[in-house]
Parts: sequence; structure tokens; C-alpha cells
Amino acid sequence: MFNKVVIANRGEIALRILRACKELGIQTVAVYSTADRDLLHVRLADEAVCIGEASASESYLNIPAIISAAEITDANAIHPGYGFLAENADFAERVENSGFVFIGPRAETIRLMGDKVSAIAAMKQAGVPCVPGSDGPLPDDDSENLRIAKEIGYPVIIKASGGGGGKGMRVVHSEAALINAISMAKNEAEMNFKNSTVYMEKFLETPRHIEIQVLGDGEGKAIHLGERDCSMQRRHQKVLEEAPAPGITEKQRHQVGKRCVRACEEMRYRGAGTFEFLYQEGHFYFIEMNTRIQVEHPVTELVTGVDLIREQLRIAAGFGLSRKQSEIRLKGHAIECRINAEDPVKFTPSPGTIQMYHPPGGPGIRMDTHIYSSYKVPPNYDSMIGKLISYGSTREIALARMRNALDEIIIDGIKTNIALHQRLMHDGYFNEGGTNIHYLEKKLAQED
Ligand code: MV4
Repeated sequence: MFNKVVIANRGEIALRILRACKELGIQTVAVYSTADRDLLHVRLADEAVCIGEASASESYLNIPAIISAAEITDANAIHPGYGFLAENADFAERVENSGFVFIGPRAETIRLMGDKVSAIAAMKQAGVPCVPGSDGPLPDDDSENLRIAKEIGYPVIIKASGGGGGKGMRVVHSEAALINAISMAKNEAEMNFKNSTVYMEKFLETPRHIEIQVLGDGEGKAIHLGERDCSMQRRHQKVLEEAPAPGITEKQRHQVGKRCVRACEEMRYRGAGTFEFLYQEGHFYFIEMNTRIQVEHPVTELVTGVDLIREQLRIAAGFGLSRKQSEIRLKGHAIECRINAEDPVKFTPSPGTIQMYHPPGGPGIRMDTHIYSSYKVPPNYDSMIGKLISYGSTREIALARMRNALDEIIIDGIKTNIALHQRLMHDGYFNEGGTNIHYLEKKLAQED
């Protein structure tokens, strides 16, 4: 196993990675910005290196500073967590060219999946079900684009190949609006991603967002760990996730899961990954693949009993997968509420000092957070300060435990979205299960 790992991240995920390393007897190096001297994992790490100013571009996105930290501490590997440099192929490449292990897929895999047109082509080739679409970049030919759209059928959606996560998309409802929309989408794509390539898909109006967790050993063996439902979102920010997805049958899970596994095996996928699907009227449609550990990984850990960060470390160190597909069984139900330091009405970030923190507890409750009483939430980063995760043998029990935990938790001194989660836990439609990606925004508009 590795002797020493650099944790190239902050907050709750840095602490999560530190815990996994300590369990495996791996020494840890925390890298932190000047705004993050008081982070819990910085205190707990064997070594800590300040890598720059508060602004992420000068610290957590500063590639030479992070590689230097690995060099001066004589570390073996770098774990990128999520966000920041986690899906930056150039970073992965420079880490490996500097003689360290990048805890994640090969740079070429990250690059392939970062380009959505090539990602979809690879998945379609491997038999993963995709959204009916242009199957490639749109040409500079108006009549050809009108023909493609007519064949797909309106409404269609234009997406940037360099985009993802909702940036640079345009929905088109009629022939009359198509040519202008493509031209605007190309301009935006060039500005935002320095890549004007766009592609077209059938626009699905009321889908759910369901994703499949996979692990690959990098040598052609892969497994899937079932799905998560991430439909509860606002402005492309996930609010709450659960596993398994309500209403998905064992047969559907097996069918889509085995396609994802085959795709991973064909590309010799290494590490943890997630296939994002839209799900509508009983069908799965692949949209993107994420080549990182995700925020919501704990719900999968709770229903499978697999420690995903431990698996990432084992795979990166060359030990392969700890389980066969036949050893993965989903048991029970898990729900994760993302706790954000934000204004409950305006949803704007609300940093500041946490006067008092009292964690919730009891059976089936897990709180992944770096906060503590007197901790000051800096204004420089994402507003997520923790994840409250509940587990139960049934969805109803997981829901009941989450309601209790939300009643117990105390975070004084800053504004949070805890009240929003309490309303959701008492929402009739959410309690039934299976709400689509538009549900939360509609509910909030109604409450308004
Ligand atoms: C779509 C779609 C409907 N039809 N593609 C938004 C984020 C990006 N990952 C893909 N997204 C979407 N792609 C087709 N063909 C609707 C969305 C979408 C969405 C997807 C997942 C979660 C939340 C969303 C919110 C708005 C739109």
C-alpha cells in the first residue's frame, strides 16, 4: 500500500479521505490555503503544507504548488477529491509525469469523458443506451442541422461538447428557432470552454436524474454498485440524493449496470466513476460520465457496504477490486441531505462563524462534515459544509431517521438550508418517491 498520500482538497471530502488513509495505515499530507489553516483535516494530517492564498486559483487549483507539496513530503500519490482539479486531465498527466500516482482514471480517460461528444460516442459503441441525437458534432451547415433536428423530433437540446453539469445548454422548440440557437450556443461554448463544438439531443421534458456508480481496476475488470437518484436539485445544484432510486427494479438495475460495466471494461477504466443517466418512462438515457468520486458517494456506501474511498486507494496502489459483481448486493435505503451555509430564502452563500455545532446521532445516522463549534466558514469556496446521511432497512425508516436527525442537529451562528430539508422530509410527493428534476424548483415557486 502507499506510504504517504497528498490530499489535494479541503472540507468534508478532505476529512473523509484522511480517515480512509488512516484506516489503511497511510500517512497523510494536507495541502491548504491561507483561509483554511483551521480545517479539521489540517490538524489531523501527519504533515500540512500551505500552498497559497485563499482564492482557489492560487491554492487548490495551483498545479505546481500541489506537485511541489508531494515532492517535499516524499509522498507516493495524490487524491484529488471532487471539484477543483479532480477532472483536469492535464493535472492527472503532470502528477504521473512527476512520478506520483494520480488516484483516479488515466489522463486519457479523463480527457475522453471530458469531451461529451467523444464520451457519448464511446458509450454508444459499448452498448450503453444514449439519448437520440446528432451522434457527433453539429456541422456548419444549416440545412443539414435542420434535417438532423427534424429526424430527432422537436423539442431538441443543443449542448456544448466541452460543457457538462448544465452549462451552455439551449432548448429549441421549433424549426424557426434552431439556426439562431445553434449559433448562440457555439458562441457561448467558445467563450466558456474555448471549444465551439456543440451537439444535439432529443430534449426530455420530465426526466429523473439517476446515476450508476462503477469501480474499475484499470486492467479490464469492472463492477457496478447500483444507482443513486439525484433528481432533487435547484439550478443544477443537487440538494438531496438517495440510493436505491425509488421504483427501479432489480432487472432494470442489472440491465443498465451490466452495460456500464462493459463500457468500463472496454476502456480499461481505473478507479471510481459515475455514469449519469436521464430516466423517463422506464428508459435510461446516458448523458455524461464523471471520472471522480462524487459528493453523494456515501449513499452507495451505506446500501452496498463498500468503502469507496478505500477502494480508490486500493485500486490506485495496484491491489485491484476487493469484490466481484456477485458479491455486491443492495440492502436497505440511504438518503443524503447536503447541508449548505446559505440564505434559506435567497440561496446566496452565508459564510461566518459557527457559534455552536451539535451533531445528530442514533442508529443509521452518519454526518460527514469538517465543521466544529467556533469554526469559521470562509467565503472563498462552495457553501456545502456537510452531508447528513441516514440509513434504514426501508426507505420509510431512512426518512424517519432523517426527520429525527434534522430535528436534532444544531448549527448556530450561520444560516443554513436545514429548514428546506425539513420541508422536503414532510413533502407528500417526495415521500411517495420518484419526483423528476423539475420538482424542487416548482415546489419553491409555489411556496413563494
Ligand atoms: C438534458 C435534459 C433533457 N434532455 N438532456 C443538465 C445538466 C447536464 N448534466 C445535462 N442536463 C440536462 N440534459 C436532454 N437530452 C435536461 C437536463 C437537465 C438536468 C439534468 C440532470 C439534473 C438536473 C437537470 C436540470 C435541468 C436540465
